[in-house]
Amino acid sequence: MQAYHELLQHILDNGVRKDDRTGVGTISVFGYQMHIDLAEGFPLLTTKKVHYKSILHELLWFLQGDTNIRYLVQNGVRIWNEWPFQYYLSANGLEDRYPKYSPEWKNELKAFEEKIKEDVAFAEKWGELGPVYGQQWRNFGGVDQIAGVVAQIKRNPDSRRHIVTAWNPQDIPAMAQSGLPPCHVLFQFYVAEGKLSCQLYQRSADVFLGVPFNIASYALLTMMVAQVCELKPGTFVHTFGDVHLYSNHIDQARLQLTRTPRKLPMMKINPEVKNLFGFTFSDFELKGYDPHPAIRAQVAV
Ligand code: UFP
Repeated sequence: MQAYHELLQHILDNGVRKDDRTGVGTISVFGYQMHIDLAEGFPLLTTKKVHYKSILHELLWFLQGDTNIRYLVQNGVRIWNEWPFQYYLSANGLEDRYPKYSPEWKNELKAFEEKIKEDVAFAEKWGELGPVYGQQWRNFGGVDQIAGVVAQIKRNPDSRRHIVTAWNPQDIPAMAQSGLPPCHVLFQFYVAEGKLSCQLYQRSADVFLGVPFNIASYALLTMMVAQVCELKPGTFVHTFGDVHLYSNHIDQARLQLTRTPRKLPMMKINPEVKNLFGFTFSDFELKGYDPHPAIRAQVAV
């Protein structure tokens, strides 16, 4: 994945200092594009270990139109938990008792996750994220964009209107309350020479922690849509708005750049599945993933 290393290097060389919402500080560039050929293998970084199971569970959860963290928590995926947990604390006047990231806070978060798993009513009340990706993809003001785009790709592959947008201006305040307004804002499919390509516009990108996930997730989505439309996977074009390296990720990025990329793994998808909403976790098998060790870095929230 030379393209990713080039992006890291580009930001190190050209990034300008920019303050941000999280208070951490970044170096940032505005506007960048990568082209990733999906025929070369599954684009999961090999120069550090990436936990791909969370990516797969999250994507399946989006595709079900689910916006409650329960499915994720039941499958050991914790990436969305902090927002509903913080909301739960503040709604119950518990914020002072559990200062963010203290040992008590961490214990209480674990207890919260257990309750989400065990107690359906509790999960319904406190595990809901609001109108985030799953809802916008499957029910944007009543429109199932994903089902629509798949039907349209099959019926009229040459169309230039194969678009899915998660950016629903009316719902942005509700999304911001329970998490983040969408980072991966809009994507478009494109069919030529029997291959399905996908381009994503990502408005804001944490290049060290977020982007490796985002690449793998959209590569997988493209492969799944290609399979159900009887096309081969083409190119994933990743277009960025504000693409940044947090100031506490710079050493990690430099370390990663010293490492030599290895052969990409392959993703095997059960060829029997012909309905995009019929995929389950066991339909996927990652083969030949042999990454360099993980590199620890703090998430800015
Ligand atoms: N971010 C990503 N990818 C994602 C995601 C978030 O890189 O899929 F959900 C990062 C980008 C940015 C932060 O650093 O999270 C979001 O902050 P903001 O809303 O202020 O752009």
